[in-house]
Amino acid sequence: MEESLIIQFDTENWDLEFTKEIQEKAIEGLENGSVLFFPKLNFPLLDEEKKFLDPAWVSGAKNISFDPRSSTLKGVEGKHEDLKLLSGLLKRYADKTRNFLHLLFPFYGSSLKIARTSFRPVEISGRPTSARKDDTRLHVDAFPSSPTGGERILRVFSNINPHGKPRNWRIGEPFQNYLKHLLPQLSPPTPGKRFFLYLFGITKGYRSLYDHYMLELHDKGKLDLQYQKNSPQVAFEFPAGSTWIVFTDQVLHAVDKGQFLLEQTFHIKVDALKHPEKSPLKLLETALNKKLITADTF
Ligand SMILES: O=C(O)CCC(=O)C(=O)O
Ligand SMILES: [Fe+2]
Repeated sequence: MEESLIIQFDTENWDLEFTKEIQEKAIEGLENGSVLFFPKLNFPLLDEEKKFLDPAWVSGAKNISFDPRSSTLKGVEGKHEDLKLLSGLLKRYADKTRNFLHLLFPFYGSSLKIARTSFRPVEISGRPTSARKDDTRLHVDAFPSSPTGGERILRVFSNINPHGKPRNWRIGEPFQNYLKHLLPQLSPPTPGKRFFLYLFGITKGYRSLYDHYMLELHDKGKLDLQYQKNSPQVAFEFPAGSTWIVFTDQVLHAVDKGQFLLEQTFHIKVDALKHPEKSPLKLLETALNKKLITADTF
């Protein structure tokens, strides 16, 4: 099947059933590495929530984050009533996106696990950051302190910019090509290092070989300036009031510009996918000729 970068859907509603045809188109596109784009799917704020559209709320981090599993809010300071109001907004986004994914991808059922919600009120353009944390460089997602143990990273994004400003992304080449380019640069883990990171609580859980190689791809890709400059990439503007869904561990992406975004992360086991063979785990295992999720972790 010819892969399209972006597949567009017309829905304006978070709560409506989809036809089998739409569900099929969505899951095939998603697992093929397309961005599912919903130009008319807006996430409205209540009047009393609009005061949060201000970067001054962010404290000590680059984003505000919420964990819908424990209702904990991080990266923000304020009065109890305000924190409660903001938690309510993020919880509503978590609930809406979870329900939406169940309607769109019934195939995943209860395998779809909800993780963090993030609110990003800081303008991306000109924001100071280190090379490895710089999301204006093309990358697939992999996080140094949060190994997934082989699970996928599925993210829902909604641009809630109140001034009609888009979020400017670039989307790179298919994962297979990115992997092929970086394969000669990938190094195996330093013996004992992952155990040390686990023992001292630096990683939340043990960093599997899969997580190690995904982080290698993430870091070496961001540091490869020739690749950043010369690799195939397409710019795309996600308008204010739109939503998009992406496997960010598979789709090469970079964000250049934009302010006020909501993002909800989900995880899903590779075995629960419709096409596990298209996952970064299976592609990496084939390329390295090695199992990357093993029982004898240490
Ligand atoms: O903030 C954005 O628009 C995207 C940043 C990013 O790379 C991500 O959320 O994975
Ligand atoms: Fe990312």
